[in-house]
Amino acid sequence: MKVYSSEKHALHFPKGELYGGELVRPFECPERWDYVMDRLSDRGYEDFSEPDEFDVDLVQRVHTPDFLEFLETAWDLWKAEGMKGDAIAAVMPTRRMQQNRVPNHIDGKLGYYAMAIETAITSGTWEAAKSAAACAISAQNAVDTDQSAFALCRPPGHHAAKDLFGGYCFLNNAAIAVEGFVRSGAGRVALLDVDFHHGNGSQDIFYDRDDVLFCSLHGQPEDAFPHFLGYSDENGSGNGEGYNWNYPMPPNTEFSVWFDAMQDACRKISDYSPDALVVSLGVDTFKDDPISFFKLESDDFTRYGEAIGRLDLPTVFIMEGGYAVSEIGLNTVNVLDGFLSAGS
Ligand code: SP5
Ligand code: ZN
Repeated sequence: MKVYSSEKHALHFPKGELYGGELVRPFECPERWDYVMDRLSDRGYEDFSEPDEFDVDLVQRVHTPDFLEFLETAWDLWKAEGMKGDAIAAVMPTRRMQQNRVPNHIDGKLGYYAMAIETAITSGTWEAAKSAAACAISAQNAVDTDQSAFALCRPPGHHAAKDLFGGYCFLNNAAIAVEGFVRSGAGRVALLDVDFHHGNGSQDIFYDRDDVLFCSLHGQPEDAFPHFLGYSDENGSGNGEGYNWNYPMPPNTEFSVWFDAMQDACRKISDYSPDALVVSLGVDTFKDDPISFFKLESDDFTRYGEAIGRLDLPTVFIMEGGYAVSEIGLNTVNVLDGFLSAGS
């Protein structure tokens, strides 16, 4: 399996994440990338590539021009105001406030484009986000019938909507990969999101479309970030009705229950008969993840990788979350190994 990753990921590393009322070292940290790379090498993966150039035309199929300009300029605007720390949103257009005018001041812009405020923007954020999207695009390009590829994206992407960042995400790498398949002629693409958190950005991007089937397994919104989307009655709208499936699950969910949900999602994907599959691969479902509440063991990742492999589809894996840093490599490579053992 080809692996795409970029050293530029390390340009994104905010000094702090707002967590429990303190600025703590971000859970979404650069070592995550190193642990996955090391474990891939240990397990015999050897086809590593830097991605091709950032493909702005493809990215504009997912994100709005004003949002992309915001991400590109936010750090400079922030510094121009004389701010000392990283750029963090403080006021947002919530319920009962106007939501459709973009302010001039960077404080207003940050709030306008943020869906959560744990995620800071720093000097290297835009370069890193572009490198992650480039990995997703190159991995998608590499996939032809009966092939697969892995994009080791950092920062992750599934919380990013067409004009929202947050939840550690800036550009929606998985949605960009889906659009890559559509651009190259796919009539139907499935997006399976196994990250612990609901893929609110991905859901929103494809909500009214029937050419993209979205299935997400996640901590129920009553108890888990992002809290405001991911209920089981969100089924899509307009043409997209019936093409969005959420599997919210409660605290302490174990693998047997999670896997039943996953197999249900796999049946829906199989019935849909897509031309390609994109997997939002977050391994924060692991029992020791510091910010999540499912109970998967490392071997469980192999088992569900096999189930994905049995779908027998051209598949791109996109790295999302996973914060039990020393096990992130093991759990990620277990999914890929399981997939390969079943697919071939
Ligand atoms: C890509 C991804 O996995 N993003 C996750 C972003 C989560 N950010 C906020 C988490 C707040 C978690 N609160 C957990 C309390 C645990 N005791
Ligand atoms: Zn997550």
